[in-house]
Amino acid sequence: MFSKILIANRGEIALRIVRACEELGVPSVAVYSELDRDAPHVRRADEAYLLGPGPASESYLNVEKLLEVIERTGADAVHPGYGFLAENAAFAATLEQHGITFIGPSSSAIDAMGSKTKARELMAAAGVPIVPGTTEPVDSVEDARRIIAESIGFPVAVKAAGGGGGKGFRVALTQDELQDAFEGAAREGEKFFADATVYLERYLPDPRHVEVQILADKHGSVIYLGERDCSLQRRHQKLIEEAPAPAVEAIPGLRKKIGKIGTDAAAAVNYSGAGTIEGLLQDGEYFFLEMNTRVQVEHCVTEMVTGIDIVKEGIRVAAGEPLAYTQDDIVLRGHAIECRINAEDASKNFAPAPGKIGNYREPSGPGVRVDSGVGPGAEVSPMYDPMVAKLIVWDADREQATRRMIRALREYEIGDLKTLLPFHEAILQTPQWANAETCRDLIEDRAWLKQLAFAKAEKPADGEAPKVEQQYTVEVSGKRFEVKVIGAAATTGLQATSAPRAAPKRSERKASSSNGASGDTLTTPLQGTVFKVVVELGATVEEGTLICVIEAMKMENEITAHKSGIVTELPVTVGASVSVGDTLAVITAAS
Ligand code: MV4
Repeated sequence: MFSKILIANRGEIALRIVRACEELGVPSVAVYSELDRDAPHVRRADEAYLLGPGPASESYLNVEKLLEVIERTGADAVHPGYGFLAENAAFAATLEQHGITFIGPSSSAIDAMGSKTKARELMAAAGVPIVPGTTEPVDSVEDARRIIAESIGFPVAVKAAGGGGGKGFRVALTQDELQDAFEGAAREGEKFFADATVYLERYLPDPRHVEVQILADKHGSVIYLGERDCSLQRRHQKLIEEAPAPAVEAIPGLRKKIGKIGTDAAAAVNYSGAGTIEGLLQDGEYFFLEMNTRVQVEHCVTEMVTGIDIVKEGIRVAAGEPLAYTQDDIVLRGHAIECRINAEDASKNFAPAPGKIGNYREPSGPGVRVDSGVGPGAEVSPMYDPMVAKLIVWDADREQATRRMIRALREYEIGDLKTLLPFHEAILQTPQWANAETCRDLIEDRAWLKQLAFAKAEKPADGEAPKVEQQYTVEVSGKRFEVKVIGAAATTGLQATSAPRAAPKRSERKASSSNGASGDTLTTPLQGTVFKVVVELGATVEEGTLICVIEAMKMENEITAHKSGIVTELPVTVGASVSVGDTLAVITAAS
């Protein structure tokens, strides 16, 4: 076993790794930025060292500084967690050269899976089913047009080769949309991964996102720990994950089949450590999308149904130990759900909502697990990922796990901060969730999301009956919901009162708004750089019309009109920096 492990990460995952180290009896070293001085992972580790100022490039991505701390502390292994340096093959190679163990796969396995075209080629050669499309980069729109005509057909997905997780992913439903999709994917690839290479896949109209958890040791053993369904996502950010996947449960023999696809994929790149095969499941058919060569945010739901500590097992195999389990040891029991608790305002199209946490109390009781990186008084910075905690529950089946999750969400108190707690509580009470649908229609439905604005974190005092001040019905996608507004606070008891429903709007791919506004003035809810201004002074706009795009943390945030009218002031210019509350436009009612 290692003598000391340095954890090159922050937040809940850093704390998760500290706990694993402690249970393994290995001292842990935390690192932190100036903004994270008082963070739980810093307090709980055996030692902690400052890396630098807040920006990740100067702290959590600062390889030189990390190497300094490694040398100084005598750590002989580095756990990268997820994000930051976790899938950086060059970093893994640098550690290999210094004789330090990177807790994860070899740099060559990271590299092989990092290029999505290379990965597709390798997987096809290994007999792993990939989504039909190209394994070679496509150099121009003309080439794309020819290849689509010859083999793939429309609709088509254009994806950035350096991508993953939906970055640089565009859809062209028809020939007319191809050029925009192609150029958009290439531009995003260039921006995020400094690689404008794109490839094509047949666009599957209604798949489930199903992923297989893999564990592999350095002696050639590879096993799978069942699968997770992560279909409930918004703009490719996963929001709720569960294990097992209902769609896999429904088809006898399917788990074994996708499990073999997963272990074949891992074996093809000589994988070791914990990893995940992401794929699409449609009509009982499973297709490889990409491999994440790290521990994932949602690994916890698999831990809950298998009883296996994936983080500890990953550390053990990195130290050269053989897997403690064979495939026959893996038994799935019950059902687990994870809700990502982000500092975001779902009623304002998931606008980032950083700030200082007031009162803070985590839920507990049977079957409840909280992996959090915050506590009372914590400052949630706009500089890092908005996910402040994960709430995970286990129960005997999906329905009971859902009830337990709703109970735990209600018990969770995060004062003074807008979080996704009300969003999760509402979504878990919909018939779509009960039917194990992807809920894409709801997540994109601004009217439905707006109702969440009434759902305050505030609750009636213990024993006090909630006072209903308003009760009304809203109709969304042909379905009626009862909304109760209770005093200053409210329940999020959105319950369907009728069943008919329009088909999910699968073609909705454009973002809607996230904005701050008061009166006629539209302000920016986030700090960033103006990337694009779409309207002109004097333009007539409807509520929801795209006004401008603000880039923050490499994400393009579309800001839309908060009301209908005429744009009478437009003080924004492309390239300008804006801070929270700055005026973007003034919209005056048309007379
Ligand atoms: C797709 C797809 C349809 N066809 N690829 C890529 C990244 C991940 N976030 C989801 N991705 C998708 N890739 C092809 N060829 C549809 C999605 C997709 C999706 C899939 C299942 C469940 C929910 C989804 C939400 C958005 C996009």
